[in-house]
Amino acid sequence: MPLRLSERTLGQAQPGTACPGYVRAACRVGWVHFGPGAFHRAHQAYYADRLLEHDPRWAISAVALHSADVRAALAPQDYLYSLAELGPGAPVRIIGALREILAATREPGAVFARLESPDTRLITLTVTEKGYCLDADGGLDMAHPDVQHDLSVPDHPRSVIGFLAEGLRRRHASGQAPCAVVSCDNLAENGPTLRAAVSAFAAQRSGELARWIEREVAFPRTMVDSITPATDAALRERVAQSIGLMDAWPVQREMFTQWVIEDVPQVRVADWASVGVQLTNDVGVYERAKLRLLNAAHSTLAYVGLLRGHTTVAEAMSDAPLARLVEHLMRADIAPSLTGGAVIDIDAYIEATLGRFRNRSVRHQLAQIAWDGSKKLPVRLLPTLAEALAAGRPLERLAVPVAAWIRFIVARARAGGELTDPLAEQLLALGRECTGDPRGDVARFLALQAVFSAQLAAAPACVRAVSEAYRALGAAGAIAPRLCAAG
Ligand code: CS2
Repeated sequence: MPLRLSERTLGQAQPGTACPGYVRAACRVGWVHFGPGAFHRAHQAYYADRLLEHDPRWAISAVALHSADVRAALAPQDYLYSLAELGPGAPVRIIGALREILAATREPGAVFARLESPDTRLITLTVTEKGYCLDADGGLDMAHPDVQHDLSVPDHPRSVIGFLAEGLRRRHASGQAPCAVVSCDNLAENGPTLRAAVSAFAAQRSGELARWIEREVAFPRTMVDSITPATDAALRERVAQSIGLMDAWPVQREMFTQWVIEDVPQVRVADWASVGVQLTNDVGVYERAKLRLLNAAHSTLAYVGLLRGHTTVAEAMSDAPLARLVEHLMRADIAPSLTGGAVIDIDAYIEATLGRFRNRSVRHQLAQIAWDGSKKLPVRLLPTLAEALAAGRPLERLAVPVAAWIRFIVARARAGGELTDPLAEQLLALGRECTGDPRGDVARFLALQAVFSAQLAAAPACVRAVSEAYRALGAAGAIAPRLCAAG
């Protein structure tokens, strides 16, 4: 049995392991992050690790909002963990950027102390779409139980919105400079959306606080990208072999990684360029291309791929009709809704994205992407569908992922299976009511106001396209040949 990874054993890591290139004890916490899941640890913490090589101010205090699992796994390792990049010749890298993981609901005082500290220059979040407590229109859902709770007990919040509003209030009250708050989730207009949610919450407590937040706190837009399959037994084994130490919770990602942040003064606190992070005023272009092309294609592969019996993205991409459907969806149906301007060559972006999906060394489970469809589709796919409808463009291919999502839920409901989704119970109940009649089944789902706008749900062309796609897919995910041809 190999020794467990920790500060004490780090020196015994196998030669070839990339260890932190700095003295951890000499680093200070300057960055607070909410949601230390695999994506954060493979992406933002990797950039922090590289910043720390020449600037000791960027150790991270991570805040776990719901589960204490990650803290239980990493505390005995002094918060060290391994990052495996999935590509030829990449060494396993030990990341030393995490200083601590705080369990938010058990020790809110410690979280507020970090948020208030003058050393804290940056706050980031990866709490997934559902963590923002938004309603169907993208504003803060005042009726959300966590929002209600946090308004009544502001010192012991449950939601990230409650933590941010109270943390910023304390920062303001103690005369600290405001700092940048960066949403690193796949939301359209993530910065402005977060700003609106935090200000709306703060306004319930004090108009002055809300105005200070609006005026002084920067919520830059950002685009984050790196495909990060969940940790599995094969990864644990591979890491143990490679570093010669046992790591309870390593993470993995593809070699490709990108982070683009809106260039506002409060973000210019670190030498981002030195670690490959881009600061630009064109984040919107990157964000739309990524959400609408990569993320929408992912969801299509997930729902159609699962119906067709596939397990991973690369496997689904080796199914020729499905791969062609996805490629034409991106080129013929989604690309017309995008302008890359001088920033992105959309054709090249599609080509590169398809190449990333085909990468067989990335075992990305379709089931992982299929989670939280009720929150993901409204961000990554439905705006494109609504624009195509308004512009009179064809809807038949854009309707396929929506229909496949419904088929996926119906299949889960019939099998008595579970669903990972904030609306799981409601969706499974709808699924159980479905009879197989396309019109009736689709109408039940389109009536979900938390997912579909009234306009989409009522548009005859949309109802027709989704019902037809639902019929054609059948239970096994059949793909009509005409959908695999350009045009
Ligand atoms: C995926 C994303 O799980 C999903 O919904 O589409 O996590 C995707 O892998 C990342 O956004 C890539 O950067």
